[in-house]
Amino acid sequence: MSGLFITLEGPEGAGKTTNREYLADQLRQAGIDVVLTREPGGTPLAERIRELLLAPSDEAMHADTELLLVFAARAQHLAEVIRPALARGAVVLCDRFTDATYAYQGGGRGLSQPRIAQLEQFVQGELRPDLTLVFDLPVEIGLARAVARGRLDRFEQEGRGFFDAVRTTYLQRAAAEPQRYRLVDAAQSLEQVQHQLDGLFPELLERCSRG
Ligand code: T5A
Repeated sequence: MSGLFITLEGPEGAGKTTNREYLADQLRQAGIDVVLTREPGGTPLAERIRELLLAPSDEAMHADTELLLVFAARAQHLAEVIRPALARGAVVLCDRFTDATYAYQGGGRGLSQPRIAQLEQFVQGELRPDLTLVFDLPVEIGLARAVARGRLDRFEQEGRGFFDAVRTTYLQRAAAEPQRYRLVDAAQSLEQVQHQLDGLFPELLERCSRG
């Protein structure tokens, strides 16, 4: 594979969706072939699995079911979008990937990290993101943004302890592998966040040119 795989991660309301277009535009202006996608989702079938995962329901979803659905959507997304794009040398910019599984199903739901790692290996083989931007912010700020936006999805209805564990897991993973992760202070104004992204841009361009 010769492309570059960049993922955007962070807790609820961190601004990944708001900023992914900004990042994609900057890269495209530099002449780079960018595939902008998201998880769960990214293909018609995976988007249907996303609907199952996000829709509030009277029937509680078992944590194992949630984990398997996340990886089922990922298998489809990898086969249909991510691997072909990387194979042709594109930069794949993906809003959430397996770090979200470690944070939400591992940290939030308390599923064991080795079990997640087994599925990661099964579904992805050796493929891991080359670079991951973690949009970090205090839980209460992110949730306030999500609440202000309107109706809450199944994850956003979780309690404070769930989101504390999500944030902690992201920060632990970023600290354990600093060569892959870059932290963005997402509590700042949108203008300031984009200023931070501008600061990361030379490194992104350099890594894109290395492929
Ligand atoms: N999930 C996903 C798992 O459990 N396991 C997995 O493996 C995967 C891949 C996805 C859900 O699925 C879970 C995690 C998620 O709960 P989603 O809707 O894609 O659902 O969830 P999020 O990615 O969290 O989407 P959000 O919209 O909640 O967060 P974003 O994208 O980080 O935030 P964004 O850009 O939509 O911004 C939220 C609001 O804040 C404002 C925006 O205008 C918007 O209104 N905003 C700011 N306001 C002030 N200052 C700033 N700097 C701002 N930046 C954005």
